[in-house]
Amino acid sequence: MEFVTYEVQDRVGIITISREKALNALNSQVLDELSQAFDGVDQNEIRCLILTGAGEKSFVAGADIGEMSTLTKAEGEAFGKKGNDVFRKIETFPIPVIAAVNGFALGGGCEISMSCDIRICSENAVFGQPEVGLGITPGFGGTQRLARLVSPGMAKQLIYTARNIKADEAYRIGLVNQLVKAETNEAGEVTVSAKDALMAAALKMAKCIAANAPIAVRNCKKAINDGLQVDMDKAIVIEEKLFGDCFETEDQKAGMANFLEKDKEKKLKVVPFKNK
Ligand code: DAK
Repeated sequence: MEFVTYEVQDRVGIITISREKALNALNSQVLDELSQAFDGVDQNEIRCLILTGAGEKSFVAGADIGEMSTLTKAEGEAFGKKGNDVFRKIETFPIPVIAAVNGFALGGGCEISMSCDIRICSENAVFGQPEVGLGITPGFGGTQRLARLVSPGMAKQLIYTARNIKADEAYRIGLVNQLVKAETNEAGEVTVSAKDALMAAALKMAKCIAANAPIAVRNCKKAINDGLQVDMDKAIVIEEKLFGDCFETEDQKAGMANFLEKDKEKKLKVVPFKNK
């Protein structure tokens, strides 16, 4: 693949959008390659994914404006579907996905981060939905996911004004879970760059998730996602079924036996997903 790389560290997969010259903007090829990268993840071994952008400056600076500028209505629809299919694939991917946002996350960049389960950003991150300034609406789920993640009023303010916000504001309004700063020494010199600190924090969180029972983690993702789409009576039934689904798994037996035996040192066996 030309614009997407994939590497594995322990049981964590790292997918990097690597089109630095265009600030990792999403063109059709990047969207196709992203889809292939997710399809290629070994879901028996990998417990958590990190999605990030190459370089220090930009996570994803949006959909590719050059490519979009000449689209006909039909082509625009096809481009929108391609993007929405990838974003939905990420959102419903069985394994948790952490967006490590290293700089600009604008338009489709903000939207792809919102299709991930968790967002961690570096202090130079900038979020925004600038679409109305380009004569379009956010088209990769921005009007829907932003309103669900922050308050509807705040989502409307950000979308109607097309104003970009910095990392600290994104953290304050709950758009990101964690804000990571570069490390400095007593002289104020940078010892760990913002990007390196971000990736270390994302890996730490991903490894923490990877150490837990994979079937339970996957079922939690599904319960939260599916439950948010329906009323509470239906949501509780979804939870019940996914709760019941954990029983008779090796991790459920081992996890509860550890507690009953008061063996705090014993870890879960964390069995491969296929051995359920
Ligand atoms: N598309 C294409 N190229 C981009 C780009 C983008 N979104 N963003 C940056 N680049 C390119 C620049 O053109 C430049 O290329 P060269 O001129 O060097 O060849 C290179 O990246 C470096 O950018 P700058 O020179 O502009 O760098 P600066 O540091 O000066 O500025 C910036 C950084 C991020 C503030 C600026 O590049 C910028 O404002 N970029 C555009 C951000 C933006 O408006 N993003 C939202 C795009 S709209 C749809 C669904 C979804 C969407 C559309 C349709 N359907 C359902 C159909 C999504 C829409 C969007 O995402």
